[in-house]
Amino acid sequence: MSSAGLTPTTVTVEDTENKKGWTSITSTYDGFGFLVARATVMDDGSTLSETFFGPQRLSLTVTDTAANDANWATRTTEWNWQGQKTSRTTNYDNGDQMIEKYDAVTGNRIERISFDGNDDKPWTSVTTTYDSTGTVVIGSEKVLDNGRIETLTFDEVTGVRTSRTIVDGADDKSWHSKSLTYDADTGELTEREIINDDGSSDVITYENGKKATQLLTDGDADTFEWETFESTYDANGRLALTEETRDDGDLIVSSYAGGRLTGQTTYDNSGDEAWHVEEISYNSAGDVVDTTYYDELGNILIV
Ligand SMILES: [Ca+2]
Ligand SMILES: [Ca+2]
Ligand SMILES: [Ca+2]
Ligand SMILES: [Ca+2]
Repeated sequence: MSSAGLTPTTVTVEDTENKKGWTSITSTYDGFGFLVARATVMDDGSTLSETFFGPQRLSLTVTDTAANDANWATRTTEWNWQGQKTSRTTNYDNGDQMIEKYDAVTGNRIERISFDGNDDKPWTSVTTTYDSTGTVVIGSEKVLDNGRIETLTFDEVTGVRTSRTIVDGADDKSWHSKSLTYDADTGELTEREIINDDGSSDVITYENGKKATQLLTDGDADTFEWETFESTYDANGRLALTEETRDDGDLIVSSYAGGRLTGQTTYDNSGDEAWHVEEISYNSAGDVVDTTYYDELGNILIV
């Protein structure tokens, strides 16, 4: 093969007698003679720009007619090298943009991203995610103009909203994210989670509409003398148990009956006490009725 054959060539055909619907077609070939691009100017002023890989067209960009017939300016469709459609991008006349992504195998639309180009909406972009059939919305992510990001998820089968999360994208709040989780069948609130900027968190779970557990985790700011504080509630929503893991590793477990403190057990994991376990029981008046100490082997200590 001569080196001259490696030079790309461009060929333009013009419809000088106006027998076709187009005005001109410009084809570009690589050095091996393969068509790699084609630009068509239509009589109505619209244009088509295509790229190719071998016999397969990889992209087609259409621009609107001179008469501005469509509400968009350009629309680009892309295919993979196997000829399966993967995306379509539409640039609207008002500056908005929409990107649609397709499952290469099924051809179903699985994602749609809308950009508020002309800023007439309180958000910057909205991404909607669809199930494999392309008909059920399973998620959405909205980036708000104030920098916050709102994410929703939906159950594929029931359609129920299963979670809502807000992330403080602009970081103008002391928290990082807040989220609510719902039961996929009943839609009932099952969990509420707050994560703060210092890494501390507050997670509450609900059962039958009542608070069931609450887990507080201390953060980098070390606001509390514990690392975690977990509370468990009874079926009536009254405090039943707390477990406090102290900064030094000690564990304090407190039991409640009907909301009243009945016992407290401290595990001296840090090893700075003469005992390993301290067990205190309380009477209904809240007075200590008994205190028992144990060593590491579980033997009762006489103190
Ligand atoms: Ca237009
Ligand atoms: Ca906006
Ligand atoms: Ca923040
Ligand atoms: Ca702490």
